[in-house]
Amino acid sequence: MVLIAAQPYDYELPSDSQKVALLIIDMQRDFLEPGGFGEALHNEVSHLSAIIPTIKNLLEIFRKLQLPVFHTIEGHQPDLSDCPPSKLRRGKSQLKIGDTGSMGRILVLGEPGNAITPQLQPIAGETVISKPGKGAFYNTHLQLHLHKQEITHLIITGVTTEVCVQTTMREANDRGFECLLVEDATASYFPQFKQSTLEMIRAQGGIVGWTATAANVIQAFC
Ligand code: C5J
Repeated sequence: MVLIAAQPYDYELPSDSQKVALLIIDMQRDFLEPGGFGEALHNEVSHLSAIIPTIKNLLEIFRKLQLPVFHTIEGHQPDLSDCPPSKLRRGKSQLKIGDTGSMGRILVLGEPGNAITPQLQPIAGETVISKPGKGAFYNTHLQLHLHKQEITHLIITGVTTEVCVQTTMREANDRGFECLLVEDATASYFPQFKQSTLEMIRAQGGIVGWTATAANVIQAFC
């Protein structure tokens, strides 16, 4: 039995390691760099790029062991037909979804700002899920892909902790996946929100799942 030292207690990996996937949520330029959606909402974007090397370490291990990797991107069709008017209106910022910023149209699929950050670019064999919402299961084929590959365990990373990461982890938990959020491979524009999210997830005996450091995850796989 392989265990990851985690909170609130050890996380047990399945004996078939192909049932474990790395899920990297929304590590796209729109959130990480000036000129994108994150900055349009008046956030300090520099908080987020600090986790890129940690995610890269995890990604390299999954690639070396040929384990499944999933990336998500939050973005909308160019005609914004998949963006509810409520999402478009929210925030009252000067630059809204679909407007043109310094990295192209904000949160629109295929635009330069919507691309995954260069250090974490997907490679052949990895699945990229475009999602119109905060949760990665809403209006996507993620569940279909996971079931087809008989994946039962998700090691979750990415941004932002309390929005797309937490929403996705809750959706996955409700669907029966055993989820572990990597503490130092997720980030928020608001460090206190990240801390609260980690605590919420592992409270009540792991009501949403587990959290662990990247070092502990890596140790279990090496
Ligand atoms: C947000 C995300 N914060 N990926 N998206 O709008 O968390």
